[in-house]
Amino acid sequence: MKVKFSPSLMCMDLLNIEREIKTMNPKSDYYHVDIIDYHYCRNMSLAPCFMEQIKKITDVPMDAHLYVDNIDRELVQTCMDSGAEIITMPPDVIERQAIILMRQIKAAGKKVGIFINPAVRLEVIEPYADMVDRLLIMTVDAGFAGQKFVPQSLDKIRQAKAWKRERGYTYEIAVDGCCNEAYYRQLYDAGTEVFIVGTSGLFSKDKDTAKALEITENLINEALAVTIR
Ligand code: S6P
Ligand code: MG
Repeated sequence: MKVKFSPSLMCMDLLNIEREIKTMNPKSDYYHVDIIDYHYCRNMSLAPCFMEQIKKITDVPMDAHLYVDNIDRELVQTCMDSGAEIITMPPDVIERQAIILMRQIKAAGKKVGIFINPAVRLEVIEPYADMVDRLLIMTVDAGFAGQKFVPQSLDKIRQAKAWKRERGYTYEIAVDGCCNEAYYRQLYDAGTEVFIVGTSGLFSKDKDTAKALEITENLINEALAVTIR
């Protein structure tokens, strides 16, 4: 696959977590773990204790996508101790202690992620873009599976890619939200390096996740078959 593949675990069959994870392990480059606190947005989902359990049955690196209203050193530490390799945070929430938190993550040998909601401009990361390892461009609003793709996100991905070329930033560009066969090609051409796939891209394809994975893999390979970039 030309992109890295990252299932969004919030969307998997939660009645069969162990089976789901073991099925996805061989095919996944990362696991995406949405941690939502009901305050940042009106939903609740996974948690650090979930990652701690998953860690026992996988070596796939996890990214903790923090939809949390008061991110502090303690929460960041808990996520890292629970097995997260990438801590992905919203710029508005961490603004007052962005550098402290990023230094903490890097000192622990983990990766700094920043996510940009559709209504947020990319320029917000400029003060610390050289410290970002994973730039997550949201292609839907925060917090819910099953939303419609926001096409304006494509320009933001292009801009992020141009900044890498022009300014030497080293972040990896990931997308999250409605990432499916209708958009794979455009997302890839714009500069996406990691597809985070949830309900529409993966788990809705078949009740049997092994089959769903095969379908998704074929769809991605088909969409990206002709290289033009
Ligand atoms: C959305 C969340 C995502 C979802 C994923 C769902 O707020 O951050 O990680 O789990 O986007 O996939 P889909 O195909 O339903 O949008
Ligand atoms: Mg997410």
